[in-house]
Amino acid sequence: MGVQRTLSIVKPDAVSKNVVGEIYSRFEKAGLRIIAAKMLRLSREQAEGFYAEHKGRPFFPALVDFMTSGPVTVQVLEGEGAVLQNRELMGATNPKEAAAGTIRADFAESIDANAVHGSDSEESAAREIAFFFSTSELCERV
Ligand code: RTP
Ligand code: MG
Repeated sequence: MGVQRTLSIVKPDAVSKNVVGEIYSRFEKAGLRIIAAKMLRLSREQAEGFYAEHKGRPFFPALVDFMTSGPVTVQVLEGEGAVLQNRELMGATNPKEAAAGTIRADFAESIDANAVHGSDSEESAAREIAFFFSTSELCERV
């Protein structure tokens, strides 16, 4: 699989709960390196653009409302098989179905307020990283 990069978001519910550091710690303990990071509040245009693949789905308005409800942190994670590894750390979309010990099982409230986002493929990762970061903002790590 090789070294990959993936885009991660700590969503407004988890920022509000003050568990950004605990979530970052899980990435680091799993061997993923944070090579770019920032906090911002998404505009509606940004949230709609980021989740454009879901436009028209019944949950889309609630998703945009939630993602713009408070600040988020966005970060690029790098490591062996980073896309799948991050998805495994996150757990299932619905925290009620998320495996014990996953980020969503431990920190998420509901399928809407589910603590984290992670790219679902290498193709999504490339698009999502470019959505938030310029190439010069991605820091090489040794
Ligand atoms: P994410 O994109 O946020 O990492 O989540 P995901 O891949 O696990 O789930 P996805 O299918 O991409 O859905 C994006 C977000 O929309 C909300 N959602 N609600 N009510 C529903 O049936 C439903 N399905 C999805 C979730 O908040 C999910 O994270
Ligand atoms: Mg998704």
